[in-house]
Amino acid sequence: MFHGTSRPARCLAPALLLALGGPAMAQELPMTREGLDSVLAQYFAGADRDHDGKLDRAETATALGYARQLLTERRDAEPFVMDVAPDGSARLSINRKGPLGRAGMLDMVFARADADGDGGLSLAEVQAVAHIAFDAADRDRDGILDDAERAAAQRHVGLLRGLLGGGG
Ligand SMILES: [Ca+2]
Ligand SMILES: [Ca+2]
Repeated sequence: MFHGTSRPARCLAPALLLALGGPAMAQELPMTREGLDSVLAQYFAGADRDHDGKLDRAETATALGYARQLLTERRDAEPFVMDVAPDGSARLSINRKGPLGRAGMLDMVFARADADGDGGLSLAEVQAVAHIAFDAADRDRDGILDDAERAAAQRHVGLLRGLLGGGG
């Protein structure tokens, strides 16, 4: 099971939401838990290409718009690399083949969300992680995301989007 208060879960749940909900969800987060479940169920049905009730890594990568070669390409342990900025100065960049690159993010999503460890994400597993994100955003705990809570959650998703966008 998940540990709802652990930091990694709270950080990664929005990444999974972003991964599974795509741009539409980022722009229009469901207002209630029930709304979230329903959007996820619809999205899940579309992403589960072989209709086996689970999202494998290839289906998840496809849902994210990632190239299939992502799943097989060489991986590095280093999260960051030094490279040269356009102005000639040295800078620290995200290593696209490292743990903060897209393949690494996919690994983190599976590590956190695949609760039974069968290598596939069931709808229940996806919804469980989404609930962690919802509850983190629902600051007054009334089960509804009001405008301020939605705006805060979208800023969080936007940060993750920037990270993912730079990690490919
Ligand atoms: Ca599947
Ligand atoms: Ca599973």
